[in-house]
Amino acid sequence: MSDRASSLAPPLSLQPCSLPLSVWHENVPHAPSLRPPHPSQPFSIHFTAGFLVVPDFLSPDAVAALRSRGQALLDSFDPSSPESRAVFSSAAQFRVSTPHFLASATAASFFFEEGAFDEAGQLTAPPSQCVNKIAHALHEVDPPFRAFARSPAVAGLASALGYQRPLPVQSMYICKQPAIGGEVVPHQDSTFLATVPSPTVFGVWVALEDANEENGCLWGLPGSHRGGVLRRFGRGLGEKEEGKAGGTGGGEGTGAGAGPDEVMVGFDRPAPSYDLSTGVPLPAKAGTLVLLHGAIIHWSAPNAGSTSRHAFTLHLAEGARGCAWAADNWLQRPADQPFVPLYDASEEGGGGGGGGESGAAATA
Ligand SMILES: O=C(O)CCC(=O)C(=O)O
Repeated sequence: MSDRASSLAPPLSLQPCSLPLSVWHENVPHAPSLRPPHPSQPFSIHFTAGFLVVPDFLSPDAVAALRSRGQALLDSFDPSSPESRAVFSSAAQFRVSTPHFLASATAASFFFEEGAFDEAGQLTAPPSQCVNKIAHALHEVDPPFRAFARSPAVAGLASALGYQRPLPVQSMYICKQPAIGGEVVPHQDSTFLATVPSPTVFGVWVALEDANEENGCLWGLPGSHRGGVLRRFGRGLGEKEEGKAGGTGGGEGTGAGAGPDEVMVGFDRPAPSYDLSTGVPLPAKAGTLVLLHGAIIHWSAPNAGSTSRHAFTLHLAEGARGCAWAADNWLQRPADQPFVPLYDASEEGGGGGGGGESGAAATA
């Protein structure tokens, strides 16, 4: 993150948690209990659809602050270095992860839209309009997004979901640019972000601009979280091909081996053929929260409209004793930069909640 970008940070005022527990119990027949019985058991959060749409989670001021911060970051982006020319395509089946991708676990890294380049490899628009996402640790390294991630609103949500020691593990500022904004193929977040036991991940997705069917709003497959996590993506997963250093799920990919700074990652099985016929669009006005169970099948279509669809998404995982971050997740932290819990209400943490800036992550 450049100094210029950091200095553009506007003050962020968040309204207190606007999600009273009664909302959960009225709208969600199988509302989560405040505490899972024990974190070593599969997380016992079940609600009917596996997702929940909460309008006005963020105040208009908070939306404006995060949106303008996102724009400032985009405007400050210098794409001249070759390693910044990474493309994100959710449809591509990775087999080798580059240092740029792996280092994004602790950074605010820029990824381009697949459709951002012409045949000669040149950007077709100003860089700020070609970015697919800024990921995967904006919630740590950027003060306004960090303020959101560590706000009472998000901690209250985590508490309502039953987290004892919620770890913010990943975040993405997603642009879904007009015309070139790519699709996000149907997936489950716990495919990529697993704990042992799994799933304990929840996605906290907030619209920073109105999202509708034309510009590529989220879609969800109601109840699909009950089918469990259908496949994994991670380090050392994937089929090994003869004569190659590693493999990827389903035999897809280029067949290239890993270089010295690269790590083989892949899927442990081919993409399931999802029946999406009962999928529902989740249009969301700016400020709306879409809460996503880690095993819910969700996706978004390409942006077919003329407006962008900016959103910020934060993923939480349980970090209490007995629940470990999977050692084969692609996203791994350096030993001296563990995940920092939002609060620690676990037995080890004294059960009292609180700041939690110094906690160490439960790692496998
Ligand atoms: O914003 C999108 O289009 C997809 C977001 C997503 O899949 C997620 O937050 O898990």
